[in-house]
Order: sequence, then C-alpha cells, then structure tokens
Amino acid sequence: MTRNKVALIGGGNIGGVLAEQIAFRELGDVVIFDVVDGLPQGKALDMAAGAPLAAADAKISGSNDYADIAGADLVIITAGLARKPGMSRDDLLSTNLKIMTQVAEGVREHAPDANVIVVSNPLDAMVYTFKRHSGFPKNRVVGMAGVLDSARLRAFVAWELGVSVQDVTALVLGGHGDTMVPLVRYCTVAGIPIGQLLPQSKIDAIVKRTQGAGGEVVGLLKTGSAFVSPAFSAIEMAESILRDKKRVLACACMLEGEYGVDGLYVGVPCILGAGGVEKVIEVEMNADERMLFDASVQHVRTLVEQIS
Ligand code: TXD
Repeated sequence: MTRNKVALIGGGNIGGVLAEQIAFRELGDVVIFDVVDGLPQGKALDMAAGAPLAAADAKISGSNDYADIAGADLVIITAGLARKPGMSRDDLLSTNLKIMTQVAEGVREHAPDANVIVVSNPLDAMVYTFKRHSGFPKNRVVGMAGVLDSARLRAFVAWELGVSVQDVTALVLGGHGDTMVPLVRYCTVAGIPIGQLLPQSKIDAIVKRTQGAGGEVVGLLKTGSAFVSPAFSAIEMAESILRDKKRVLACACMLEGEYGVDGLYVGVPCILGAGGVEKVIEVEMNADERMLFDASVQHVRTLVEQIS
C-alpha cells in the first residue's frame, strides 16, 4: 500500500506545523513547496532527520520547483502574507490575490487531480480565487476556517465550565472574519446545550472572544498570526479526506443555492471524505441567526466583488 502524497504550498509557520504533523502521523509523504530558496529544503531536512524520534517513515522533502508536487493526492495552501498588528484579514487581499493566482496555476499544472485545502487569508476570497483560477470542481476545493473558529469557541467554553475540551462541540459558520457566526444554540457539552450551563452574559463574552481570537494572537505575537491551531484545524480536514472519514466539519464550501447563497465560498457544515466536500449540510437557523449569517455572507460577497 503506497502512502498518500501531500503537497504543502507555503512552508512558513503554518506550513511547518502541517509538514511535521502530516509526516509524523504518517498521513502521507510530504513535499513542502515555497518560493524562498532553502526554506522548504531546510525545514524538510530538519524534520526528516528527526523522524526516527517520531518512529515515522513518511518521506519529507522541500522544493522551490512545482514539478516536485506532481501527483499529489492532497494540496494544502498557506502561501501568502500573514497579518501584523492593526491589520485585518482583508488588508492582505491584494498581495495574497496575486500569490493565490500563481499557486492555482502551479497546482493545476502539476497536481490536477488533487483535493485542495486553502488556508491563506482573507480565506473566503482566497479559496474562491483558487477555485476560479484552477478550474477544479467545487467538491475538490475547500477552505479552512470554521474548524479553527469552532475549536476556539470550544476551548473558551471548556475553560469557563472547567470541562474537557473533548466534550464540547460547536459550529461557527459564515465568513472567516469579525462577522463569523458562532451558532450558540448548537454548542453543547456532551449534548447539553450551553444555554443550560452558562448565563447569557458569559456566552456573549465567549462569542465575542471567539470572533476576535485571531486578532488577539496577532496582537500578542506582533510578528505574525496564529499558526498551531490553524495547522491542526487543516490536519483535521486533511485526515478526513485522506482516510475518507466522512467527518462533519464547518468548512468554507462553494454554495450553489444552499442557504440561499449562489456562487460564493461560505463557512457551513459539510461532510468531508475522499471525494472532498461530499455534501453540504443545511442547518435550521432562527431569525436572529439567519440575520447574522446573511450579514456575514454579504461581507464575503463584498470582498469577492473587489477581486472580480
Ligand atoms: O483560519 C485561517 N484560514 C487563517 C489563515 C489562520 C491563520 C493564518 N491564516 C493565513 O495563512 C495567514 O494570514 C497567511 O495568509 C497564511 C499563512 O500563514 P503563516 O503564518 O504560515 O504565514 P508565513 O509564516 O508568512 O508563511 C507563508 C509562506 C512563506 O514561507 C512565504 O515564503 C510563502 O508563504 N509564500 C509563497 N509560497 C508559495 N508561492 C508563493 N507565491 C508564495 N509567496 C509567499
């Protein structure tokens, strides 16, 4: 049985954690691609030399040549600039748009049959850009955002209640920005709705912290943005695709009529398997939730209109 081949486009902070986790969990052989000479090769050599300590036999290599991603089963894209303090994700748009267009051409040429997870920000515009320039079918192009935002909500709820993070489930939908929609009614601790466990004031504070969690890390780090939790979020999606696990995860999916949205990538629950986005799940929303969701969709639409 041959191992999957995973190509990482972008070998920076997130790309480095992705390479390590994918290789050391033996999810696949890893090729790190980056435009900086020596960066992917150096990171790959460091991790490969450490593999005996992780008892992992996956191959890890680095390259500045797209030809080396040939035949990848899965491509994870983190290429692009990260935020600095005071920057919004949308501020990255023009620079990362050019990068994502280049990346789409390279992936289309060398890994035309791959499933693709886009991570780069502004996420909703970047995954849309990759889809448009690659021409890949919508099921094979998905954006990572909701898994991260949901993980943050889960962590904040667990800390407040003093319970295991394992028992908290959450769904954060919509765009990956300040307008994201944590669906509190669907957040539970072992199936118990958090509305039965926390006062509304606490829930409101947790929702607000979730929406600002990315910026909170940027403000503390000052030189970049969160990278471990985003990497682990992409790994959750990658594993479901590579092992055909049919996980139900909040991901940026191309909507064509679902949720009343047509032609945009928006964070919604979906089933992720070997076929990529195998099904978009439409959850019931009340009037308030629907209003927030529609506002978030409008923000995504405005962003995408800027690039169209
Ligand atoms: O939830 C989410 N989706 C977000 C995504 C969570 C956190 C970070 N988010 C975004 O991911 C962030 O705003 C950035 O747009 C990407 C990557 O973040 P990372 O922290 O990994 O940024 P780095 O460390 O700067 O790495 C980016 C790498 C760097 O090594 C560059 O040399 C490389 O991208 N790069 C390129 N690679 C390939 N091709 C091109 N053209 C290119 N340009 C830069």
